[in-house]
Amino acid sequence: MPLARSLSVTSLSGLEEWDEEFDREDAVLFEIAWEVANKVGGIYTVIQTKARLTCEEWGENYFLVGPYMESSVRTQVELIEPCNAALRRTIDKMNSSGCKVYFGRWLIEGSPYVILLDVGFTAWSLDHWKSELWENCSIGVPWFDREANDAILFGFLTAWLLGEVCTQCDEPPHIAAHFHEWLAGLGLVLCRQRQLPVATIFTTHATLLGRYLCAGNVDFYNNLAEFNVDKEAGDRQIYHRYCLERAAVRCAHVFTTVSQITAIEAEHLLKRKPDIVTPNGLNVKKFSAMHEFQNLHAQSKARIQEFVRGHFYGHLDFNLDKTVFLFIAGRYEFSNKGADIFLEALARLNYLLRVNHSDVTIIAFFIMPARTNNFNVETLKGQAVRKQLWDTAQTVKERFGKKLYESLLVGQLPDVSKMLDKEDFTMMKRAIFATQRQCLPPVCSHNMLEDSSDPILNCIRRIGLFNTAQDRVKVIFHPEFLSSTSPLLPMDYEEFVRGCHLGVFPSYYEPWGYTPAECTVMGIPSISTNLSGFGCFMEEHIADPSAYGIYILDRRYRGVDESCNQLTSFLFQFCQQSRRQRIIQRNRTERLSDLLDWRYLGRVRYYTHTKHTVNCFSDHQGPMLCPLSATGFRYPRPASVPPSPAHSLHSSPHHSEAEDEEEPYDEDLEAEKDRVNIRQPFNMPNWNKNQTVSLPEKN
Ligand code: G6P
Ligand code: 1S3
Repeated sequence: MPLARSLSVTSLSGLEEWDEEFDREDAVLFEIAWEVANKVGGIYTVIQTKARLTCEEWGENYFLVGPYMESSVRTQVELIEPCNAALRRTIDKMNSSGCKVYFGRWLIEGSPYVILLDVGFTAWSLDHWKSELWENCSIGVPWFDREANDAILFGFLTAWLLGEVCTQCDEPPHIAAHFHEWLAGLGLVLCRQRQLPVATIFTTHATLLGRYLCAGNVDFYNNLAEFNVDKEAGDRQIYHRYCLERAAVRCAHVFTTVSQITAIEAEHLLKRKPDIVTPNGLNVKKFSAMHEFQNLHAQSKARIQEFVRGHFYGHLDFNLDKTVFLFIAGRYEFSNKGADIFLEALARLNYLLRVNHSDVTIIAFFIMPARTNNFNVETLKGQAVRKQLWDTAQTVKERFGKKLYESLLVGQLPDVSKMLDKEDFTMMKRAIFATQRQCLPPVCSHNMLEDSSDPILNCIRRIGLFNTAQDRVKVIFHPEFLSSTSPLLPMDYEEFVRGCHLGVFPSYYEPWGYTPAECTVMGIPSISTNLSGFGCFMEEHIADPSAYGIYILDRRYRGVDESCNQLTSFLFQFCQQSRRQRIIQRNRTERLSDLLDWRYLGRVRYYTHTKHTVNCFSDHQGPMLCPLSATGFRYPRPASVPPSPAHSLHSSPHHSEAEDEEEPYDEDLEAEKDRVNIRQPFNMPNWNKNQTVSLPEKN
């Protein structure tokens, strides 16, 4: 079936040449996840963003396997005939035995092949497969758990598919199958139980128990080693799911996870230490002009400012040019995502800015979807009032311009006092009267269905951040994901992030965390924590993360109150930066994007797969592999950072931004200094394939 091919692993920009040649004859990779062409959460982003690179590596021998979801397929997948005879026979055979299996191309970068399994269509097999699962693995699944039922159907169908591929090939290729998360894990268990000649990889993106325990009121990290996992799973009525997850972990030839912190969690809760940590990357877009991302920041910021002008109409007593935009975004998990300590820190920041008579204003956006009844009237009215003011200004400007023109035509300088007549003044007064407001600018843009019990709103009520004139910190809760078609804030998420100054993600439970990573590749500084995969990864690979705009909050060794104080101090420091300092910092942040690029991280992942395809086939029971590591490099402190922070920040918050603008600043020179420095670690001899990932000899 597969084409004989060899793959050359070459280095990336900034990295040394890697001329190792790999023969990858007869190797096929199936990647199996519930989120293939089916957006649910972070796993979708993982697969979607790395598809281009994986297609480049595996070419025609790469297939994604996911569930058939009609609505996503209609918009994202082009259904086509199977691309080779063995697959056609496999799919025909399954379809003639009561399944519905589709083949197509997923219309994303790389256009990978997808095989989609209609689990609903095979629901008639559920009871039979459940009893098989019970007989072979002693795992009983209750009838009412819809997600677990889907996991069973999907697992049996996947194993059927892989088994059929092996039978339909005259000469079975070396098959590697990479399963993501517990929902796809049963397929792996069945492959092993049926002794299919398939090398298996299982990646967990979060443990089931970890999620459940953290969402409750548990001191998770201090008790990791103490949990009675079976009891905890039973108490939360997820014992059967936990068994499916743990069986997949136990059976996989290679077990991986996305961060060191989740590796420790998995070791305790799933009782297996991951063989390799494969950090999540992104598909990084590089602009040809180096400062293009700065221009995009300015453009997007201007649009956010427009929204703010409307939202705060009648209360625009702060200088928008000295307003800093912060945001938090993601699934609405109030404490897991750290919205609780963010709000508390904002209250403390508000106090600090007030007592220091700061002229900086902070606007903090909370973009977390909750149940709503659409936008509220006051918020919509704000944008209408702003538009009316704009229209009035345009009308008066036109009338003014016309009179000016007519006066110049007759060779006279206009009498400025007569340029505006009574009608103009009436129109302008009416517009100004319309900006009078009886209430404060709303803290929430929507009508919340559970207003009285909503955790963000209740916390705002408790700490009293009501957007009053005295508040230096203002809050806007937008309980809906952003969209460019919104009548309120017509921006998509990427544009919005670009326009903000700082992303704040003080998560308590975050196996990886794409939000700060997305900020980084767009050159926007962010705050994450040493309890998130991203934060730990950056801490490990960057000598002075905060110099690069990567602030890492300590939530591991400090209590909540101390972490909150540290967050407040990060925010306070950030507010004291001048525009020039923010520009330099954004440049540095953006320079880290290579670190998060799949082109680079993919290399680690590539070796996990390759190592398997090379090693597993002589022994279907699966040799345990020695651990790999992605370590061996570290970004040094940027050369353009002065040795003492006292020199890089103004000691007083009352400095003048005008002074900053006038200081001569050679951005290219600063950038070059840093670039030379950054390049260095990749050229160091320790970035060496033998030290980072060692490929054992084939038996
Ligand atoms: C970018 C633009 C500059 C603009 C600056 C504003 O760097 O290229 O023209 O002055 O953003 O930065 P700020 O941090 O104040 O939003
Ligand atoms: C998980 O998705 P989540 O947002 O439910 O997987 C993501 C991708 O690995 C990860 O970034 C995130 O932390 C996990 O939580």
